[in-house]
Amino acid sequence: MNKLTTLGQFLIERQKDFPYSKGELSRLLSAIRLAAKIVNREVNKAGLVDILGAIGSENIQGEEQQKLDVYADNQFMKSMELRGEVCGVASEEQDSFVVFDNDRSNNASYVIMIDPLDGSSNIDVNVTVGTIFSIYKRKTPVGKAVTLDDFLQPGTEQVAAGYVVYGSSTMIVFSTGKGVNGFTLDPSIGTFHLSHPDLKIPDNGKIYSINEGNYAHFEDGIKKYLKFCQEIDVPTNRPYTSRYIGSLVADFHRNLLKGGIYLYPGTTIKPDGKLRLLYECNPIAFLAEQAGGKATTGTQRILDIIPKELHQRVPFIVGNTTMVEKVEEFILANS
Ligand code: P6P
Repeated sequence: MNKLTTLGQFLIERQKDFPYSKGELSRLLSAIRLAAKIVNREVNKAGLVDILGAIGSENIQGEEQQKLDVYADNQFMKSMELRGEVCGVASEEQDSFVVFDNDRSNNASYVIMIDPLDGSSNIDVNVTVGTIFSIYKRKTPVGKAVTLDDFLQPGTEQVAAGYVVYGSSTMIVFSTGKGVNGFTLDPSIGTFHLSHPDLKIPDNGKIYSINEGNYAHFEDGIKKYLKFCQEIDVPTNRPYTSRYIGSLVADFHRNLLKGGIYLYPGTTIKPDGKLRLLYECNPIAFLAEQAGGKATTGTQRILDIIPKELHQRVPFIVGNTTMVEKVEEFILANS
């Protein structure tokens, strides 16, 4: 396949990758494609229409909701419900999971978890943001309304995961468990084209992404790893480069293409860190492993965690394997 391959063609040609799927997963991914184009249109003109700023309410995380957060959430919800391929959605912007309690949806096979607009505090300053999604087969029998159990599945059970990155170009990067592929939107014709086939994260990364403003509250292992990154050592390509955008999707996307590591560790103030397991860490961890990388809490593989609640936070370290394993060494040596 080549750059002329559209996302639609790709899904048709890879249909055989989705075992037992009668095309629902393909239709679900094409529903995500539609919602991504609609959100992209608003993100790209956010400065021109009354969609910047906060709406004066908070989400369950206690974070001020941005107008575009809510807009993106509504668009993806609508797109999911209209296509009828999912029986429920869990979203960062919704306190509980949303059940599409109608016959068509109750007979659907999939649930989806979504961060509709990750990094949204960056919108007003025109910095790259993203959408993150994670797809599972439902566990409860079709025909009934979905339950919380359908959402509290370990990341190893994901059937697909990916993100949309609204940057200098808009891309969809996703995996169905057979590698990672990136599609770039051609805005002149509104189609996504296979621009980054079979992505693999370079294992000689030298970029580290972390909010060093939290340094005083990091555990010793993380503090010592940061000093390791900053030391001069020519044979091991150090000092590394520090790059932190404040949007997980943007930082991860750059590190996926160039090699590197993103860290949002726990601190003495927030031992579980900030990022949410179900709709930020699991999908990104799934992609990282599919691309040959690694994702851990520092002591546990992210995808093995059995979720206890919908908006559960976990410490998150993700990137090329060599860099992630070096952090794990420092954590182990200083625990
Ligand atoms: P901080 C955005 O809110 C987000 O969830 C990630 O996209 C981003 O990497 C992180 O939080 C930024 O958090 O505390 O460094 O501003």
